Amino acid sequence: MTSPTSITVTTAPNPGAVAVIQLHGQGAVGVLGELTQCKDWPTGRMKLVHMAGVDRGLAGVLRTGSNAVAQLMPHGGVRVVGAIVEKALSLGAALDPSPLPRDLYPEARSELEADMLWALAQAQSSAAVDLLPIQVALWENAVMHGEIDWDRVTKNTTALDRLIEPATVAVVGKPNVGKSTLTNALLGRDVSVTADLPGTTRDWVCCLAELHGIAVRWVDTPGVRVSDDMIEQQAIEVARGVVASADMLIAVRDGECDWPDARSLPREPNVWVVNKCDRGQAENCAPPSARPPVKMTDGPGTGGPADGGTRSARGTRISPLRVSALTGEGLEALTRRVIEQLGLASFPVAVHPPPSSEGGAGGGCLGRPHTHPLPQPLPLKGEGRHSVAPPQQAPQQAPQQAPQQAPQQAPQQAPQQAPQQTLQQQTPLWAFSPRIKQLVSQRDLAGLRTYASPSTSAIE
Ligand SMILES: Nc1nc2c(ncn2[C@@H]2O[C@H](COP(=O)(O)OP(=O)(O)OP(=O)(O)O)[C@@H](O)[C@H]2O)c(=O)[nH]1
Ligand SMILES: [Mg+2]
Repeated sequence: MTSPTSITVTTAPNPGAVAVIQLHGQGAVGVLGELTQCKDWPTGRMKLVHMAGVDRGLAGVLRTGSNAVAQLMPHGGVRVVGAIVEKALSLGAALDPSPLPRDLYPEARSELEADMLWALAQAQSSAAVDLLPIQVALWENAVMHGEIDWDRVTKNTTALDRLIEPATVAVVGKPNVGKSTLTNALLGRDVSVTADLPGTTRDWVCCLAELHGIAVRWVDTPGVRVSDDMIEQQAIEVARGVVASADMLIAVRDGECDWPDARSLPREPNVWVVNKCDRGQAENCAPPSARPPVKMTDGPGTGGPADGGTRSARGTRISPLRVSALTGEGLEALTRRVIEQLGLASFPVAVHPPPSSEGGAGGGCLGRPHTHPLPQPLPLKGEGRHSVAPPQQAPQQAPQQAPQQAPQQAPQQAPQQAPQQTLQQQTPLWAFSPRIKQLVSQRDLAGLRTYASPSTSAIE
């Protein structure tokens, strides 16, 4: 090997039909030549070649020079890819553990577009599929004309980041009020055991739920009560940590059993739900008396109320939602309220279910949980059933900050019905990468221009 080359596997480390391995740097073409025993690489032409003696697939040089890029597309076996990478390393290439989006997406026209593509790859919500790609044109347009509403972008970004990294929503309440039944109904599949027996749920359960195209980490928790069952008490204690770090709390009660004791909660819930309304006995179920009013301020987090509570902007308490997890009544309103509390109600959202072996056309939308089960979501960090021993930490990804301020005017419409504008009428909504966030925080228009301007080295 003659000059530095880095190697990156750009596809996920799972079995698949095809994988993509990228070589970067001045030595990329040389390493490709050694790997394939083929020396003739016209730029932009893919060839079917042998790779490191282990596979046969397409390869090509996308760019030459000091910033050269070459790609190999072997079959997507984990060991096949490993063998090719190993051979490249023996030829002097160095594994790049954290490649820049600009290197991962040589076809991106600008650093802005590369960061958008990276954000799109990370995004857990199908809503991001529509909102992220249009940001590139909106930013290009805005920086060209110097028309950026800095405050608006900053404010939107806190909410929209939830489309990449989902918020954690924890369901809390006393035993047997229907938390697990509600969880199963909202997810459209049975993830939690339910029974007419207080103390059924022990270990907290976390699953990805998609509410009108917006992914949330939905956490079902054990009902809080005092008992002499040590294992149950340990499970409650473990769940307490998860609840403390959740972005949103949904308190559940039924017609008989009261709200969770405030002392068992880290803060006031964002949403209050009276379950089992099909039984028709849910009278006098107002949430417990208010804590001292907390000043409403904007802040990082979800755009929810600063006190984590269910108050309107004037500080009046919003009435609890009446639902039936059994019949599905009220679940659509609950879905909307969660989205409002996340600060995402005003964004146009379309639903793009992930590819699934279960089919699931029309899935991903909560309006019909009983008739259209959600497609099985992809596994998540922190997803699954969590044992009480050894004690679990709260999900690492969950921001520590409580939801902050309620949207001043929560739209009454479902997100899908938000008014659509043409691209020209819109301004950028979202600073979706660390770099663009930094430039926005510094109000750096010149920096943004450079960041958004098309690069001549982009691959056509
Ligand atoms: N009628 C009616 N029954 C419900 C409803 N939701 C739940 N149930 C029943 O209430 C019982 C308890 O439900 P669960 O979902 O297990 O309650 P939980 O709050 O998870 O209970 P723990 O795990 O013990 O904390 C079950 O028999 C459910 O079928 C509802 O909306 N209506
Ligand atoms: Mg339960």
